[in-house]
Amino acid sequence: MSLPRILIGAPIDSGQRRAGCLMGPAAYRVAGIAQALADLGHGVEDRGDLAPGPLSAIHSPNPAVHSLAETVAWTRALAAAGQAAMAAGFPIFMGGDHSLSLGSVAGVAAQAAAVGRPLFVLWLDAHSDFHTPLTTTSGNLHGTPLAYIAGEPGFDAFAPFPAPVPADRICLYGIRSIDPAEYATMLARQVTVVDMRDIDESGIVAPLRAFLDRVRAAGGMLHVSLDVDFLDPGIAPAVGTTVPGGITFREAHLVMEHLHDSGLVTSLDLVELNPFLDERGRTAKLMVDLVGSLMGRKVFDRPTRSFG
Ligand code: EXY
Ligand code: MN
Ligand code: MN
Ligand code: MN
Repeated sequence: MSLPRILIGAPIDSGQRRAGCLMGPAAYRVAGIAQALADLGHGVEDRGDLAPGPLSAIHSPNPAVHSLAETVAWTRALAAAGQAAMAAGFPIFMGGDHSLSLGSVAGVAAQAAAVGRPLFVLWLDAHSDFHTPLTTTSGNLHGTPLAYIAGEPGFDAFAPFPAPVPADRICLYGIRSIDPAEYATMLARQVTVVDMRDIDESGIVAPLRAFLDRVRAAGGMLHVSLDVDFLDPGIAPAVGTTVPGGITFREAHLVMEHLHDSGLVTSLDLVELNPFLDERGRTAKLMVDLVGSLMGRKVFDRPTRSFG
């Protein structure tokens, strides 16, 4: 019997300025995420939506100060809930913008450290999200989570990340938008960046399989962070930071099917869905279908597969 899938709603929108992400968890529920998981034979526990907890006594009219204080409060709540959920099953964090991952991955990393297993992170995104609060030019904290996870300095307002993930355990995948400051930081850290040209030239499977082989060789746990804008805007319009030239419908399902077949994934973020920008819920439904492929739905299941 597989571990229960634990749904955690995180209607966080303080990591960016466009209203709408806070409706994300409700949209996934309306799109039938719990039933989709149950139909695949998984136990499902919906722990409802988190709240950021008491903001420190910030009375600043400055929206940037409010956003930082709110995101810090969210991160604390998410880290606690995330570690508890990791200890009990397979957490699926439903966002909310990508600043969610400041807390979700902190909780996952704390639990991985507690059980003595190396944590790997697969970042499925158009963006590298490798800014720090000191390098960001937009001031949007949803552009920073991976730098925090990697242990970059500059996150003094946040608790120290519990077990920074070394560069060789991080893979950015589907990338097609990097700011100069992020580029410099990632180059210095030598993280694995699989950009869209790599995927155009090598195909969707080879770069993914190379990373999964590293996870398997290390006996690692794998956290997958799926940003809606990883997908091509033509199939997933409900996100505030679309970048043309994204992942196609079948490529996305193939990534999820390989992740399932690897048996390595232990936690998942679903981030940046903005239902206010959706067309009759089609982006939310696509994300739920992709979760189904990640969790084992097959068109025709072959006991063994041979790859030439
Ligand atoms: N790099 C840009 C910034 O820092 O504002 C865009 C970030 C978009 C982040 C979205 C969650 O992926
Ligand atoms: Mn707010
Ligand atoms: Mn992102
Ligand atoms: Mn993105």
